[in-house]
Amino acid sequence: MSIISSIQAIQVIDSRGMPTVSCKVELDNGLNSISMVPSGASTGSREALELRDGAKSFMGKGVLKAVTNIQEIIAPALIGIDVRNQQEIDEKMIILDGTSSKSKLGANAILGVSLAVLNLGAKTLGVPLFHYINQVFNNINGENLEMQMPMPMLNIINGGQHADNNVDIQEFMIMPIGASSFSQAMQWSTEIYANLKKLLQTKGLSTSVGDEGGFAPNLSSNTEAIELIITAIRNNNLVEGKDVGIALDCAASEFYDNGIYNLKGESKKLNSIEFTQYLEELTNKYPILSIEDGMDENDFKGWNHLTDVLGKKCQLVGDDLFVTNAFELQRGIEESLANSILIKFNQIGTITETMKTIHLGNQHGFKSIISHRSGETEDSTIADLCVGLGSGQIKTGAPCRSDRVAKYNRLLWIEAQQSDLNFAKNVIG
Ligand code: 2PG
Ligand code: MG
Repeated sequence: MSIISSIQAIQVIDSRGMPTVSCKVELDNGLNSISMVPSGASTGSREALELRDGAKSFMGKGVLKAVTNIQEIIAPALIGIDVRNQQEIDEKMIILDGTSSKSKLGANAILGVSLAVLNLGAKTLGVPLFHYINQVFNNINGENLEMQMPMPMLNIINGGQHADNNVDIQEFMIMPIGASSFSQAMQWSTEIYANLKKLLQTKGLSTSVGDEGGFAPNLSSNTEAIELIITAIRNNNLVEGKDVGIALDCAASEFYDNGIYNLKGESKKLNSIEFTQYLEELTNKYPILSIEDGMDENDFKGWNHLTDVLGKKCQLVGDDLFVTNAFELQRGIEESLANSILIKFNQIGTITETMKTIHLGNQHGFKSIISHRSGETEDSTIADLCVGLGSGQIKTGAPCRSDRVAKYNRLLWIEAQQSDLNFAKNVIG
């Protein structure tokens, strides 16, 4: 009854207009699930490989090789297996691929199947996806995770690789920490977003948006972005720091070269000690609760120093640093790099490995933040992942553009139907 009978794949289009893998897994009784795979722009160099065709069509970005790998190599190996065996299925694909970076079959091919299998497992049992995810995690890791509604981190000013402006820091996010429910957090966030738009218009600044739905005006400095957001918070009669905190994703690997953090927008060239100081000053001046990728992915000394200086007062999140990889996270734990981890399942390629990385983090007091990619689709699995694993925080862009709000809207439905789930109010700070 829950035996996989067919696996198909096609190329679909993501939020940046680029091809991506979509996979359909089906059972004998016709029950099926379709997944869509996200894609990053500011990718970490140790991420699993996203297989692209490199051919003329789609500017070399086609994914037909990955599609073919699903249909010709993965499907024959999985047909006949019970779809509820997530770990067995993922491990079979890892072995079929046989490389540490999933470069033979492509992490996009493998994740497409892994995701569709997860969704279909929930359907087979007739339980909500987040419930099923909770069960799968507990089975794999022997940990008893409590489910909860996450605190959203909404990226309302975009810079770096996600925008065409001159802002160096990639993401300026709001965290509505004073809200008493997820829906209130979303209401405040949309109101702040609307206020920010008005403010930008008043100042004659652009209100066009970047890849993650946040505004992307040219600004004189990173500080100006933060001050605009604080004004928007106040214009909404909320108090920064008390009701709404700020979070940054520096994506520092994108402006690091040869020992230097080059903030072109402010004409500043800083070494890692000076860049730590720069970030420390920001945290002294503004209610910054979380800083992601505050150092380059290979600047381990810099990371260690940053963690030493700011790790007690601020959530320091490793994204490009850890790439959702348990091996990389283990180094972080041992060498005191960061205190939290960003989780993006396409960085590693399977649900099982994603869960094992989260488990390792949980054992060492590292918080997990479930995250979208800058290239997204309407697939909203990460919303359920976040609730099912009780991770407490989700970062999935601005409250704008369907590729972003698909996840927030799914969370609004979960909250509306699950009064027993707590909202992760005091998750940080
Ligand atoms: C990040 C992500 C998502 P990308 O750096 O955290 O915001 O961006 O998907 O481009 O790596
Ligand atoms: Mg990041």
